[in-house]
Amino acid sequence: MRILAINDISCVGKCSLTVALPIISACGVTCDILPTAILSTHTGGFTGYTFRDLSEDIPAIIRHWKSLGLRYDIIISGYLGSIAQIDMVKTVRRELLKENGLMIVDPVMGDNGKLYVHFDDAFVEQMKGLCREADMIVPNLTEACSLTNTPYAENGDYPALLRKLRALCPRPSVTGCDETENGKTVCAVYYTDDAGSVKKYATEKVEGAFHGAGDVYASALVGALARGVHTDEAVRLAADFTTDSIRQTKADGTEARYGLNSESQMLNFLQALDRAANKK
Ligand code: PXL
Repeated sequence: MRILAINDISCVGKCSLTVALPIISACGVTCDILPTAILSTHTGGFTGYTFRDLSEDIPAIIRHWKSLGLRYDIIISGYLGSIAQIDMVKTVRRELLKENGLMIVDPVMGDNGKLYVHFDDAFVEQMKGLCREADMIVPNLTEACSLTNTPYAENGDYPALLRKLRALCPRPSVTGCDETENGKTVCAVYYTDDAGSVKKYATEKVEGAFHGAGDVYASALVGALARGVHTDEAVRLAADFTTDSIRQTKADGTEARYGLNSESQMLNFLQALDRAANKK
């Protein structure tokens, strides 16, 4: 199994490639990387960060990989620094994804009801185009609302949101849907299977905003799918790992902008993944 993760390198702050590479590799599959930019930190919660756009290098990287005959079973794209990079990801998919490969798009654009700095409505429009070329998309609630022109609302009608997303991509998975179940607040992932039925997996809600949670979720999901685990089980494993990592971060008292302390939860996740992969 050969996976390609397209994302930025935020040197500090545990998100994008510094999360994708260790998690996907630890799942026991090859993870190559295509960095879109190098930043001293990510853009959420820090000021004064450096940002070097790597767009200029990408066409030559693709040409070199083609000369090596490289082809990917799964490609996952994340943070893209410009509309031009959205087009580059489309080229990578066309030229480097195997015929029956899986294209997964994490449409990284915002959180907590707001777009991140550097993103605007024009970018959202182009991101819709990339989602149309994906087999699976993994937006958080904010991104799902932007992609469907739905006003952002916690406690919204999530199954309806999923059905709207299906107009863009057959298999959406939306994270960060807060709900009340039996008087307790839970955090749910909504997703659809190949037949289009809307499914839900809920974990205990940990209060607070935690940076990089979407990257941990997407990476664990890709790793589990790469090991051949069914989507239902892959969603459960990825959601549990993310929640455990959030709980650990809160227990450690780490500042949210420094990302999730998922390292100490990794072994648990990998053991659960092994059990799921071996029983399928
Ligand atoms: O975790 C999402 C993300 C990835 N990459 C960069 C970011 C963010 C969110 O702020 O700024 C550079």
